[in-house]
Amino acid sequence: MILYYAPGACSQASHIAIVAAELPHRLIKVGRDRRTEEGADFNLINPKGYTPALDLGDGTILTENLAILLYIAERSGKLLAPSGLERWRALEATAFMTSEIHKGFTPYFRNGTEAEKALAAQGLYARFETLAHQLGSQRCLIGEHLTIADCYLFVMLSWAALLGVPVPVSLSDYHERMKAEPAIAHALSAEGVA
Ligand SMILES: N[C@@H](CCC(=O)N[C@@H](CS)C(=O)NCC(=O)O)C(=O)O
Repeated sequence: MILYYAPGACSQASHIAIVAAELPHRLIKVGRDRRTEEGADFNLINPKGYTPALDLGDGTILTENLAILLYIAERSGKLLAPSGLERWRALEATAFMTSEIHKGFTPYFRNGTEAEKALAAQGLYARFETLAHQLGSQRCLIGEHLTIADCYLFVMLSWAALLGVPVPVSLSDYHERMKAEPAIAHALSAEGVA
């Protein structure tokens, strides 16, 4: 499989997952000019123009973090409970992050005004609080084991830290703790953002 990624972008969630799932893969970096590091036009690979994109190994391209994370989990049998409430909670939290939290950062990435950023930060804090409540005193978001939800939450918290968006203290502690997870440390180092 080939994972198309941009360093520090939301594709990092899929990157962490593919490493944690121990699936053989190759990484190809995509630049802001939408050229791959090998010089290919990324728009021809993923007409949506954004990362992540996963080549399933036969040239088939899968896009959207949620779908890629699920694919990785199903293919490896890791990072997602096979059934039961833990499975649905992990999917619920991941969908919440790919939509509600990710998009909450828009003013920071699209030259928003200070007022727009302040409003966005308020909304993000409220959403992160929901996840802090869910985390409670557990090691990972859905319990003691890493799931696809943690892969995404880690990236959202990295963005918050980088952009100065406040988050509940328990999530800052979780973010620091997660940096030591072998799959996360490996992905950060491979992307050159450790
Ligand atoms: N809906 C997509 C969003 C992907 C996305 O926003 N990717 C960003 C990086 S975080 C990107 O590649 N942006 C470049 C662009 O839109 O030109 C998903 O959930 O995978």
